[in-house]
Amino acid sequence: MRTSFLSDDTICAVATPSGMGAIAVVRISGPQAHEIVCRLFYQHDKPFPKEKIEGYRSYYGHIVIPDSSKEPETLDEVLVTFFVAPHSFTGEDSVEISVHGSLYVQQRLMELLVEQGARMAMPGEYTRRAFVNRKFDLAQAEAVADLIASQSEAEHRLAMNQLKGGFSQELRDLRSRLVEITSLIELELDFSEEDVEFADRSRLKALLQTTQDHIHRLTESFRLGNAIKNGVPVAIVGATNTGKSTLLNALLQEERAIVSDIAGTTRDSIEEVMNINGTLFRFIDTAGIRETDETIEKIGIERTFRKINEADIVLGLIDMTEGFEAMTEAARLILEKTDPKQQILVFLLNKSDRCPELGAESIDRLKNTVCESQSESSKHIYIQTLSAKTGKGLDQLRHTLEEIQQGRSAHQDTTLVSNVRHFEALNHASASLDAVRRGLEEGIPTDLVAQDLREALYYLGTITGEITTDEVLGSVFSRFCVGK
Ligand SMILES: Nc1nc2c(ncn2[C@@H]2O[C@H](COP(=O)(O)OP(=O)(O)OP(=O)(O)O)[C@@H](O)[C@H]2O)c(=O)[nH]1
Ligand SMILES: [Mg+2]
Repeated sequence: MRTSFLSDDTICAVATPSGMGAIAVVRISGPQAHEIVCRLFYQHDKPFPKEKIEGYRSYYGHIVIPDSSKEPETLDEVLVTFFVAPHSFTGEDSVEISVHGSLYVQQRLMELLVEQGARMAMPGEYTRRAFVNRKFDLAQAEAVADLIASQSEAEHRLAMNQLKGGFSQELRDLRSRLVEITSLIELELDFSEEDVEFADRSRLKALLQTTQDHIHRLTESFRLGNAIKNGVPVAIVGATNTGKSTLLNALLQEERAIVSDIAGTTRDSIEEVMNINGTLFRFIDTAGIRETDETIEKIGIERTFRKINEADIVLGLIDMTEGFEAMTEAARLILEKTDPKQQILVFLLNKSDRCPELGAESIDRLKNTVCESQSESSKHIYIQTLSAKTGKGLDQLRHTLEEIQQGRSAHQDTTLVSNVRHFEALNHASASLDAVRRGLEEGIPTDLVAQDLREALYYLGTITGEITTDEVLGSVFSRFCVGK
């Protein structure tokens, strides 16, 4: 159930970013929106008559500062568009006024609207009203925020898919399957005194399995969905002095991290997001791995191991100048720390400017030695040479990163979960369904099993907002800016 939200008042906000632009747009929404604007909007020196409003048309005219004692003063020349309930973003009567970008004009217009009875909108209040008026569900409302925040093509596509309601439809399907399971079980409950297992247990189990598989696929997609939204995590790791910070700086084209020939320069990890051909990557420069007794460096190295775990792609830097034995050893060390099922490893044989002759031969030898020791396929391993200092090999690295990400996103026409709130709700639902399955297997009383099912339904319902609390709505909509 959607909790009711008072919207008998009319709200107003500047919808364009704060600061000065060529124009700014002020939005007004609520039952009084048309009336309030008509008192301030003049055409041919007369207030615009409310009866003449035609929705979805732009009217040219003036906003005036009313003054009963004298002729009203013009504040600005404007364009006004009226929207008529229920066919507006919020579902209410609403108006958009385009004014010149002056901060003074924007502020003065807001004051005039408040004087006439409107109230300043809170962050996300427009979208919240749209949700309450069933213009879309909560997952779609969240997609509006994602769309506004999107910085890359992949992120934009993700938000658009969610906004169009594909994910919401999947959740409805999941819910209706769960309702079917519940009714099968409840039927059994009604006949419990006769001690018969009424429901077709194999059908029940099959339904349960499909539902769980579906939820599992959605939770699995979170790793990729989250990477698209916040940048694919790429950890730059390796022994000290291999050139990790030099590489970060070269990728960012700025002196972000300190570079020096002193081993152990980087202590804490440094993260920077970068857009490479439409995909966001989050590069993480880490403390070099070595044996040390130094407390702070030790903490830094522990953090490096954590960052390796969290990464989708690991760039393992190896110093080419140190000879083949040392290189294989270094590669093995990095390989040990990665998970071939979840992560892709790119070995970068760095400082190639100092030993150009080693190029292709080193790659082959290292590949054979390192990959030989790998029992599984070495598909997740790339090896290439690099000079972080001169930039040779950087283009190839960017290309590799793109290729890896394209491979991972190949199934992007299916729904990707990218919102932590949704991910957590799906995990809860999945845990409840585990309890249902165990309950059925262990012959636990049907009414308890039904209780677990209702819990799963509840969690799925929280995603689209069929079930929600003020607290949840508050935290969802506070992420929005004022005017959205
Ligand atoms: N010749 C050459 N020197 C490089 C290259 N990359 C890095 N260096 C040098 O290697 C030294 C160490 O570089 P950093 O980028 O600080 O190495 P790091 O891996 O971040 O080191 P820590 O933070 O101490 O773990 C510096 O003197 C760099 O100038 C390269 O491609 N070629
Ligand atoms: Mg460093």
